[in-house]
Amino acid sequence: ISWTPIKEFKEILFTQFGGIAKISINRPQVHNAFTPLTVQEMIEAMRMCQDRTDIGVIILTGEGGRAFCSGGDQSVRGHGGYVGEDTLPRLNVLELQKIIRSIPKPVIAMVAGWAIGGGHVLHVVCDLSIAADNARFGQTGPNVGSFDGGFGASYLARVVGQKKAREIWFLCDQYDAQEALDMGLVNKVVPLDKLEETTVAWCHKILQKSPLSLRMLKSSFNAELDGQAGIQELAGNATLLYYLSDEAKEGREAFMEKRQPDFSKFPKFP
Ligand code: 2NE
Repeated sequence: ISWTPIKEFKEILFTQFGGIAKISINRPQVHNAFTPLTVQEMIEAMRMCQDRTDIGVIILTGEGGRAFCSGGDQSVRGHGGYVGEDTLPRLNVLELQKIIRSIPKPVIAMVAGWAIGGGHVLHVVCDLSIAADNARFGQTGPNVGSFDGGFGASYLARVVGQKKAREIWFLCDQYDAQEALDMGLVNKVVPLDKLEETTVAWCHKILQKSPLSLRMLKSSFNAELDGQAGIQELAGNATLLYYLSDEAKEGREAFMEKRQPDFSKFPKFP
């Protein structure tokens, strides 16, 4: 698989293979822990993926084969949060989680090695997770003085159930790939040397599907869980579909032509 660079960043790699974009945290020396800059770069890459009509699916991963991501980089954690070069304690990882959830294209976590802490939450919020057999999962917040009470708690509980989610957070144990599969935390486990090949094969299957259908499904899954924000997202997609119709265009054209719209020609579907 030959990945072509899309844009150079400092702390991530951002590449493409046909309609597949790959966003990979490139800090293997710290098990791909993220800083405010890493998160900012991932947000920028995600937004580029959203805008690019040739991209249909996104892989989120980490470099090196030993870690997907180990969460927030504890060495830049200061008073009030993780401090970036702008000296502000602002990590923005919750914003990144929201983008992963709402970007209207499937996002697949490709997990080799550690998916821990805030790194674990990143794979949880992805649409699908494919794990290598060396993957290890867990939360560490209560060990290091942190927690994620948003998607990291409530959505995790939707995925693995309330009891298991509370166990994961209250005990901070680590779980291997098979245990993760058994609790529905990942979709598939494969040998490490087959991880990328399998993930790309899943991406190719997805790329053959109707993009609008996938878009509507993703926002439909979110709508059930995300309250008003989820309904807003689903409704935004309904508006997009409506704008594509002749009926909606008649409204716009009548306004521009300073005439009454003629909606009589459009069927009133049963
Ligand atoms: C992941 C784990 C269990 C791996 O252990 P091991 O023994 O395989 O590796 P080691 O030696 O701990 O790590 C290798 C190097 O990476 C650094 C380590 O300090 C070490 O550096 P050197 O000693 O070689 O210089 N490293 C690993 N994780 C790091 C991190 N997150 N920040 C900075 N440096 C890190 C083990 O490494 C581990 O437990 N890591 C910490 C996991 C963690 O607690 N993450 C933060 C959770 S809180 C969070 O992410 C968060 C949140 O809860 C809410 C909002 C936003 C973020």
